[in-house]
Amino acid sequence: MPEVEGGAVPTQSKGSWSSFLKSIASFNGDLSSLTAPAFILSTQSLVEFSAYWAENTSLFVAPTQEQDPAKRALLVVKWLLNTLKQQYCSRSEKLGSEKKPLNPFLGELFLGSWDDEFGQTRLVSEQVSHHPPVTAYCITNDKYRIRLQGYNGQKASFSRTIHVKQIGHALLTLYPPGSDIPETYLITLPALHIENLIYGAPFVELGKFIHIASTSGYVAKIDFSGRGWLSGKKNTFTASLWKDGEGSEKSPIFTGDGQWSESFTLKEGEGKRAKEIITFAPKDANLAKLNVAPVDQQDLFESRRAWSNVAQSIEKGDMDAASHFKSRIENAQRALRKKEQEEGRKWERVFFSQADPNDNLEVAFQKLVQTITNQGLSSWEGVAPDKTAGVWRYDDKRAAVAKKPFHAEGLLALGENPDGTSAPVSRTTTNQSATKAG
Ligand code: HC3
Repeated sequence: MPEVEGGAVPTQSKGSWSSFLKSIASFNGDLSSLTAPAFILSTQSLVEFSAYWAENTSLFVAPTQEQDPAKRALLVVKWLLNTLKQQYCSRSEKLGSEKKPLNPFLGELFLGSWDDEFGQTRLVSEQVSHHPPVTAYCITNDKYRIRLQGYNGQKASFSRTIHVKQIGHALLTLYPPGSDIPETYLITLPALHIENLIYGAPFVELGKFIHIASTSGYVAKIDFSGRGWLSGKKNTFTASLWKDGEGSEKSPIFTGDGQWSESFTLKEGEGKRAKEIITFAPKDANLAKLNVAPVDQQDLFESRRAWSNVAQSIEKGDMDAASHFKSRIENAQRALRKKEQEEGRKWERVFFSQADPNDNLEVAFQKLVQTITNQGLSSWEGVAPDKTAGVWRYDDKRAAVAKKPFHAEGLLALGENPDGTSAPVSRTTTNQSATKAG
């Protein structure tokens, strides 16, 4: 790795950025194990990222209003393309670069809702596994009868830069107008890599492709490319949508192209004779505000409450305090896991449980997996239970009885005393507390 020159790295952090770059060249693929310099640390935890899926509530619910199944599938593609800017560009645009998010602890929650002319769209995001790290989420709008749920983990590797594979998938279920038969869309997750790392202002580029397959028989493929060394525009894609068994990627009903972060076009037909039917500019889109309870009214397991001391310390630039508060949570978590093991108990998830293979959704899901793997994929890690501690689904029964306080462990899980001081942690766990912030 060359030494850092110029770029966005503060002068006093050049040494630590160089060390960070050297450390990632040999890291083990676990992104949560990276210790990054203070200037690149985010105060936001990864459980919050689930909100990016539905910030444009109007596009999220739009497919439920479309009678024609092919056009409905196209509206799903449009909604999905619009989410990408929030998912992969918003932090760089807001903060100047992609930062290192806080690693969620097991049971961490992020709860909120968008309340607007489309009714209430509720978000539940829960860290369902810590080793490996897996976040599950569910976004529901009852008025429009639409739900998105999914889970994801990440597998990283290093070759010139950080490459990240997302393990997991999303399932969108809706009811077509006037119908009580659900339609489900399986959505695969894109591979990404980090650009501009060397200059200390990293940002995300998407790679390869994703698929969307629907129980209505429609299949879409979106191919990603970015700004190359010599040519190309950032965040570029091409898309095709066809009916399985009738068309194909090469003979689609609809096509699309453009920049998912700026503006794009969706067309009927393909090639020169294609007719533009939708143009959309995510850069000008109106996003709804996510309502999240004020920190002092949050449950102890809610992300912003749990990480408040760490976040405030990072904001103040007090990295010793940030390390102290971060280690306090990590040590308390280790002690909790040890206690569970000794008592032969498992951590109870509040909103999610393992998929039940006999459930109608799973039967539909298995068929959609088949559709996707039939598209000539050599391997697909969208379902890899060994890498995501299972296959996670929103559990309506659990959710119906979920109420604050969500866990009896309370402050013990965070290593806090009621007065905010640190609770003592057993000796077996304190010797592992050398974690630096980041
Ligand atoms: C790779 C990533 C963490 C994972 C983030 C995911 C894949 C999480 C699920 C969301 O739905 C989509 C998403 C968007 C961005 C992904 C993050 C980008 C960078 C971050 C790394 C852990 C940070 C690496 C550190 C540094 C300093 C290079 O930014």
